[in-house]
Amino acid sequence: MEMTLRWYGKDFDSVTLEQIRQIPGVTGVITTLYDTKPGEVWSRERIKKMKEEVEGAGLHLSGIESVNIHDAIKIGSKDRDTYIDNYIETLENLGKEDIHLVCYNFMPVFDWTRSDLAKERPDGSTVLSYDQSKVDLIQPEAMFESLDSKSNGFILPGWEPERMERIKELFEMYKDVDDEKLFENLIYFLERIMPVCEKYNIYMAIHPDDPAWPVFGLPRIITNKENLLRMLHAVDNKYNGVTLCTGSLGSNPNNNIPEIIRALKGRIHFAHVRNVVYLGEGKFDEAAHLSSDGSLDMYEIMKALHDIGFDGPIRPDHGRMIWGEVAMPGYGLYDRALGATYLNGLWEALEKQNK
Ligand SMILES: [Mn+2]
Repeated sequence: MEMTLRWYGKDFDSVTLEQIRQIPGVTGVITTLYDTKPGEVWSRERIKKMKEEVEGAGLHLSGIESVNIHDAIKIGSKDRDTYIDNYIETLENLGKEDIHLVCYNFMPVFDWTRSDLAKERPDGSTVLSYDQSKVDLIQPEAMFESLDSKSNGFILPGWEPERMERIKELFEMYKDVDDEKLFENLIYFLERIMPVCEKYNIYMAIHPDDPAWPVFGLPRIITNKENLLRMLHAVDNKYNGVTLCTGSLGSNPNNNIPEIIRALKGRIHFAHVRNVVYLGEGKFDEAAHLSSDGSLDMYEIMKALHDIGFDGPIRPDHGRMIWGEVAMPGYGLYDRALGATYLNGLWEALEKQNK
């Protein structure tokens, strides 16, 4: 396992590589070219520059989160092959620069959804929160405005303003796409990219849908163990894998995360480990990483990863906002550093117990 932190690049992130390097046990960074648009080819020059910047700060570029998928690919429209060709070219350029892990998601329109980006907890920290009954009352366009106004001035991943301007059009384009159609389109995409993944040894890691149920009537297909296994079996290639995100899968208490981890043995290429607090059906808050602060048993989660021999990058996920930090919601330095340290502590104990 390699402990990493997500980093959006120096023009977009309040956290610096120098700060990340000082978190004990964090050796890698998961990053992206945050100003590229879905469907665009990433040039080899820009990838090289990004890599040099990370390595120049004494860190390893452990993978990309994300190379986003153009809507044409998810919808399965006539021009999808052009966008898949572009995606393949990006993968080739990443492979040539010795980058071997790509996280992506296959969620229509929105990458993730929350009803509150700064819900105050009793200790004065703030967290992202989700309440389906609140989401049911808002239109998707209003959702973007409300999130954008509370993002502390940061562009939220998956909620880029230029895409959100086209939100009505996007909903229209997805109107004939149900779960089965979306699944077929995912398989079509994966079958087309597998040869380039094999050639350059690039592990694809799909991120589960967040939250793990349909939102705004849009289809959701990566929500539980059955869906994940179906997708892995449909393209039974080791390069077709999963980002095990405990917070996303854990938004539904019916998902037993340690059991899912064991079922996906060999196909988890990247892990996001964070805690959530269940507050009832369709309702949860994010939390500190510690087991006692939320509903997930982080020891059992790390133990399951250890038991299956997980050796990929792992990262703490959304942290609380604490100590007066101003950052992109979920992506401050302080609470994620605490999370990384805690997860490293659990891992050290597991390693020593199993010696
Ligand atoms: Mn995640």
